[in-house]
Amino acid sequence: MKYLKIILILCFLTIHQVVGQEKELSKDQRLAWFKDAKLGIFIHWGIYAVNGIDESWSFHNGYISYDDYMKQLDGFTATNYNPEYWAELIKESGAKYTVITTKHHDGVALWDTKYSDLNVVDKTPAKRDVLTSFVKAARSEGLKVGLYYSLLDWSHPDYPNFLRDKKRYTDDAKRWAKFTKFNFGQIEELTKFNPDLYWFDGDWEQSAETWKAKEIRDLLLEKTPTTIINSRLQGYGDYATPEQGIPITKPDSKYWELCMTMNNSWGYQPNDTNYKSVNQIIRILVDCISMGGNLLLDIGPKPDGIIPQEQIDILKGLGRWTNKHKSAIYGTRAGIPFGHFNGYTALSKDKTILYLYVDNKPNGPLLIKGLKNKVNRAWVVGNGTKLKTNVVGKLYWSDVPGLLYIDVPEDVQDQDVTVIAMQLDGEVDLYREKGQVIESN
Ligand code: FHN
Repeated sequence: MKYLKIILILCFLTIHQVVGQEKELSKDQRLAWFKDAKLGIFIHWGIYAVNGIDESWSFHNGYISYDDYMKQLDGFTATNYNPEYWAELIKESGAKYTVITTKHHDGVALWDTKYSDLNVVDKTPAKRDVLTSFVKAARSEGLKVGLYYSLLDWSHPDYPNFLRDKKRYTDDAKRWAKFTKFNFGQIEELTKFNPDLYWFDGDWEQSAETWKAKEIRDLLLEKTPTTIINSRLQGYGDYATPEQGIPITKPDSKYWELCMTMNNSWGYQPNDTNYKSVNQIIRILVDCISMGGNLLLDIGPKPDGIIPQEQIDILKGLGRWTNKHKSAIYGTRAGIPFGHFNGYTALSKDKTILYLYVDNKPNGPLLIKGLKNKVNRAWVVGNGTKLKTNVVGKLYWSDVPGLLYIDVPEDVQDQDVTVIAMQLDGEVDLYREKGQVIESN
């Protein structure tokens, strides 16, 4: 009888183990949507919009006193806050996901956290949780939802760092333990929004051990098993997050996302009118796509919830291009190496369609070198015009491909970036040698 009991327990444990393992998704499975998404909209919204100054850094760097910075709490009204309109606008831009700041380094939470009264419900005229309604609105637009959370909190009495030149303490394990308990408490509260993505920030101030980064990761994957985590968890994240500066060479990480401002500010700063043009932003998106990455483009709403007109115009302008060129954006993969085409390229997921992105008015036919494949068909994406391809200089006995030319009539070109698609006779196959000497003819 005793042995039967042991056998039954062992069977139960094994089944539990197997079921447990089945439930755990692989990294590739969890990040599949992210790899196909290509475009997301970042939202930096907080009290820093009231004076239109740098988020959190302005008091940390001493540009303004902490007390004066916190006086902005009184100006965060959200009176014209319309989360449904935000979600609609983000959807119209062609973004597949959105990431909103739930709490920046200044510690002001945008939801009704029970771990601190430093939140917009208790401390601002908004007097309400502005996060829940946005998450709901974004989901109803079919957008994936990411939650930005700053691990560091320069306002918390038990957090060691305060101002650039003023610490609260250096080595006090008891206080740090209290802060860690607070941090885990707020992070656990955020799991209740069942986010598709956690966008951590501020991890640079402590080590992985000090943050308990592994425990944070385990908690998130336990509570939200399908979620993904950005890199800023001291090495316990899933994908790389270059910021502002566009990578020149393809990042090593299979999964990556460039986050970037529309002007030079993350939050709303009326004095910062240095906006990039729609054309520049489309070409930056194409640059990311050609290297197999995503663009997370930032907006900074005003304290009443209105999105500045310049940012609305950019989202709508981006939407015109993304809506017209869907097939050459979502689900594509990194393009062919430089040297074959004087411009950006991308490939379809099965690598049988090669996309060429032309961000200028060509003076002659486009040239593709070293393409071994036969091109079965070429067309203008979003326009449908079929294009003739013409190969010159192909010697029948040589395996060096000829020069492939494609004429793109002016009237089918896009005002920003024209996209040419080429259906190949199979997976892309490139000649990448140094040419050869002709020994016979
Ligand atoms: O310090 C923050 C900054 O304020 C902003 O939030 C950006 C967005 O990625 N992240 C940090 C700087 O790396």
